[in-house]
Amino acid sequence: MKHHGLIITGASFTYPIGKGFVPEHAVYDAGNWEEMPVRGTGAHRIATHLRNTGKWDIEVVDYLEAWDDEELFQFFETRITKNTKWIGFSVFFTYSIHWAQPIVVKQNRLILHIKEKYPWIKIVVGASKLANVIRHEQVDYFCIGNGELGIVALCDYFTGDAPHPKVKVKVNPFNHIDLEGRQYVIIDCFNDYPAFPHKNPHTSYEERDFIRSNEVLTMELSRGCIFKCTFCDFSPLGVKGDHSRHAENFEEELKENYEKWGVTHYCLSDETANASSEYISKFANIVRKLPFQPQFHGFIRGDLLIRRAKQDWDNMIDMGFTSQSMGIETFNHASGKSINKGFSPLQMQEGLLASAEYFKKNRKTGNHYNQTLTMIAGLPHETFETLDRGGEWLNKYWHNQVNILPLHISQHITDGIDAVSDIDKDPSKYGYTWRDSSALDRVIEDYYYQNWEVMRVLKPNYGLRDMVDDYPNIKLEIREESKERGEETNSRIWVHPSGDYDQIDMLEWTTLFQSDRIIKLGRPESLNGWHMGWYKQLGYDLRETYEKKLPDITKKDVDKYYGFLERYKKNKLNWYK
Ligand code: B12
Ligand code: SF4
Repeated sequence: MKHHGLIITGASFTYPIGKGFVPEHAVYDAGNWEEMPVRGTGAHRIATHLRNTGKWDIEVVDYLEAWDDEELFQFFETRITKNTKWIGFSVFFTYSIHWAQPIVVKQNRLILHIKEKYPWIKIVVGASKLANVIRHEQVDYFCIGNGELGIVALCDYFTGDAPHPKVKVKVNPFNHIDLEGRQYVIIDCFNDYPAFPHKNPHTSYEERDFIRSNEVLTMELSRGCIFKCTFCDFSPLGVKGDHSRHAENFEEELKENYEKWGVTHYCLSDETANASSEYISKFANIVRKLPFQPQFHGFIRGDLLIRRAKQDWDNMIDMGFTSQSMGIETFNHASGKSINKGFSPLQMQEGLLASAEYFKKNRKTGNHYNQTLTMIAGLPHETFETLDRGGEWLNKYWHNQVNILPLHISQHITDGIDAVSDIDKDPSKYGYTWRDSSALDRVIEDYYYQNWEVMRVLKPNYGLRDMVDDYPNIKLEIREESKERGEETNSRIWVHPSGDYDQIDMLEWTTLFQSDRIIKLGRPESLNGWHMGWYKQLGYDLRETYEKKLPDITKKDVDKYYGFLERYKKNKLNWYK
């Protein structure tokens, strides 16, 4: 009999809801963004890998947020036996460094329940960064980084087939005031069990996953990035050689998902999915032989897209890779050079427009065009003037989505496990200094994340500081925050090398820019490629949505999505009946 394990995944995505454009309102309240549960790819990858050993029966439970505790307890009753050796939690992006999100609190409740009711079961938490799981409690093992080799070592130990895997025991690894004395037993998959590159990341889904044909699944072409941008905290960076997967298993995975479930649309998990022309051509050649046309969306490098136009564009079009997210970061040349993205901004701007036209014109039947840009405000050499100039170009020429965020410099880099960016490591090398964060700064930040993030439009000539003044609980919050623990909690504010502005100024600049842009364009900035699954599952035509008119997502749509999730849970609970 095979050994048994479960992996529960809790991932979600902020999807646009509502019309999202009410310029006359202080904050727009007709539209919204809602956090919706999604499947977690990492869990299915790990489950597939373990099933392939022939020794393990691993079942994945998706959409954790959609289950209430009682339903999950009921689910455990139908699955757990004395043969269940461990239960895994696949944790995606949380803000655990700052606070325990509801999803983390829920996972902790479940862990407690499992520990009490099924005391022989080990709890394994897997994530791409330790920072995402530091508030998980009563965990036996934290498996950090690509976990395929680490989990096999651990499973072999659970079954008595191997000695204890190598672990690192850390106490309060981020030196966090709230987590004093907290101990973590870590399987470090970045260094001790590296599963990159991975030539066969084929992920298989099972009947008991109830995949629907209009879902968008996530797929990997390669792991790691060949570049080393100074602000980037991915791992691994600076990868050399061909780190892409084999063509055969790419073909097998596409065919399997098409034949078994009817799935044709994918998000790519690659950090840079256009790293090499050779592998784009390799994957395009596979797609040309398929009896269906897939659609891909993924992160690419804008400079490579533009430099290698002739070489890559037709391959990308044949592959169905006509939806792309690009981190452009800046249109100021000196700033770009300082972060290792030194491509000429003028060539970038011209190239972007040319690529947009080409992809839109030549995409295959069944595919749609979408390109979205992300930018960073506050890089070295950036001034208000250069920011405004870049912004003017975007507003004039680039009407697809742009997402501009202030530079983030992490102050939580002491764990020794997670990758940190070069800027995080030593901001002073780049000229950044710190100032203490005032109570007002923290309220502005808090307000931004809780309100602006979901509302999006400000009154004309209205700033974050004005919004905060109108915030009813503001006085109370400021009093609370005045207890002053900014330094202990590492919540200081960076000051730009020029001394002319700081992080809060950039938060304000980006907020005003985005708000103003929404008003100018007359539509919300909500159309990005990662939303493909949302529109597709709700039955919207993707070409129409991405290229013509953004649909107004109503409560009916949201209910429809929850309807899928309710059916999923019901099917899951009844699977063995
Ligand atoms: C695809 C994707 C999505 C998809 C997720 C689809 C899905 N089904 O998983 C969608 C669009 C829904 C999404 C959502 C979000 N995303 Co996203 N997303 C990605 C992307 C491109 C790939 C992630 C992925 O699937 N990787 C492939 C799988 C196989 O890897 P993995 O999940 O890490 O799993 C491995 C390990 O973590 C480990 N592991 C995982 N689970 C388990 C379980 C066990 C038991 C074990 C042992 C091991 C283990 O082993 C796995 C296999 O090697 C990454 C970029 C990147 N390259 O990481 C960004 C990324 C993770 N996302 C990011 C962000 C910000 C978000 C959102 C907050 C966006 C938003 N505003 O809503 C939300 C997250 C909300 C939430 N809290 O859940 C950031 C996170 C930044 C950070 N500092 O961590 C990233 C890094 C992109 C970026 N640079 O901005 N995302
Ligand atoms: S920002 Fe993108 S291109 Fe630069 S190192 Fe990170 S993943 Fe690679």
